[in-house]
Amino acid sequence: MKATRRISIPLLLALTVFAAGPSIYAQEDDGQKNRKPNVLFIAIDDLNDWNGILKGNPQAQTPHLDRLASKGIVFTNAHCAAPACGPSRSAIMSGIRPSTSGNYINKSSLTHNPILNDSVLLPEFFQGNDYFVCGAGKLFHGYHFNYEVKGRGFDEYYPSKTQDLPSWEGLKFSSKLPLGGWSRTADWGPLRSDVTVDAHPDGKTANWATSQLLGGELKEPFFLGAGIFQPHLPNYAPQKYFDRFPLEDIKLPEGYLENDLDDVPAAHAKMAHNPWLTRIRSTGQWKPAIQAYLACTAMVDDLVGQIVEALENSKYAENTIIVLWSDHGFHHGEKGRWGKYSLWERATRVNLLWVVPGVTQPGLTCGRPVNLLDIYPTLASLTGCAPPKNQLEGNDLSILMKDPEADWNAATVTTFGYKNYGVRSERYRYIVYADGSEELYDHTNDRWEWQNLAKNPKFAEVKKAMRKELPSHHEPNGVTYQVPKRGGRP
Ligand SMILES: [Ca+2]
Ligand SMILES: [Ca+2]
Repeated sequence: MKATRRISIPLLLALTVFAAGPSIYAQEDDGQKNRKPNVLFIAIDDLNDWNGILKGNPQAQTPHLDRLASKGIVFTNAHCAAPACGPSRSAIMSGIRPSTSGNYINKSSLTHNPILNDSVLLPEFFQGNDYFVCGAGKLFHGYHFNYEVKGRGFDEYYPSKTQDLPSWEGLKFSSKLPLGGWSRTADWGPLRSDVTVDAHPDGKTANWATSQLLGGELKEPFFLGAGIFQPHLPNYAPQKYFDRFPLEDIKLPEGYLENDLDDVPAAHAKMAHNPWLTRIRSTGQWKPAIQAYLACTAMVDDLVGQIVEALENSKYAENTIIVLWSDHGFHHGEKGRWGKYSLWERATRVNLLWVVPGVTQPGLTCGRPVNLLDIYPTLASLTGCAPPKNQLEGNDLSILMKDPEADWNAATVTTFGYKNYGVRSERYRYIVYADGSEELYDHTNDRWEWQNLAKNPKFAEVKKAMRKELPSHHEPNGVTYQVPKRGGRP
């Protein structure tokens, strides 16, 4: 493994505090003192590497994401803190690792967890630094936002501080529950022809963000968050997006291998029961489900393009940082899974791209191992706002924005459940489960992680080096939250 500098937490805090001195923006500008940059914060739910940025599937069509990426820097080896919406987003919004907070699964409570509840959440951080903070759609995990967080740190939220996703009402469905009514969340299909994207919750979120940016009345500096829900299931989009991916042209995932799990320890199956692939295959829905994911991703791509274009046409364009991220990846059958909730590359790899006026150069990529935990300290550094003390565990990515080859951590960590860890370096993925069983993959010749090398004595030193990256503290599971029952579809 490449020998790179590891940054300890105390050193990291010192670096972060140092980095929070006068930012590039904190200077006289047309007579305005200390003009801080605005932040456009775009979240996409369950978007894996099936796009033109990360090139995980050549079938994907994402011209707007590709164009946005070409304007700034793409982190091609970025991973989530946890491969599930709730703990991934809690980690992003607090800057605290799941292994430090005990927040591991979707039902882990945020506000009943004293470590997270006492943290300065990212919107609160910006509000406390005199930013106008607004948002729409899914930025936090829905349970957390709607029932627990309730708009904490936001001056305005669309549709409201107790409802993150705009209503699904008004959508008309053509699909007839393709798995035969088995699960309403495992549903996909086109909307009826008289329904446009404006009726889709994500269309409403994008339209709200667009109107804010073009309305020209945002108080500066601002933090504007737009949380896009697709391609999270259920996958609904207008017919025109499905038409871009004819069913007869759909290819099954390149990374799928029959019997791939034969060399994998049994512990992986304990993390999340996942019967979907079996059901999808037995009902002849594998290709239609992939078509729906690609179609919804294409719709998301249009909506991201709409928001970015609005920014470019606004008076804020020259002084606004764009950060776009997805909360984790997604399996489409690889390793026998349909969904997230794993410590393999398919579920941990995420999109993370930045356009930072005056800092990023167009067309940069960086393959250093980074994490969504790094978003909070990076935003603190880029805006020149002092980060909360003794809270943030990520690293300042502006170092890599200036030099993508800069010395960096050897690896980054994803956690799913108590003491289950996936560690990714530039070359290897190491997984260790709570029971001590292991996996090791070499990405130089095994992109799809087919061959588990953990029992090969030749790799003993590699495993030892990867184990050094594991957190030293493993917080027991935090309290879980009982989600109130909701009716309606989906
Ligand atoms: Ca998600
Ligand atoms: Ca295998």
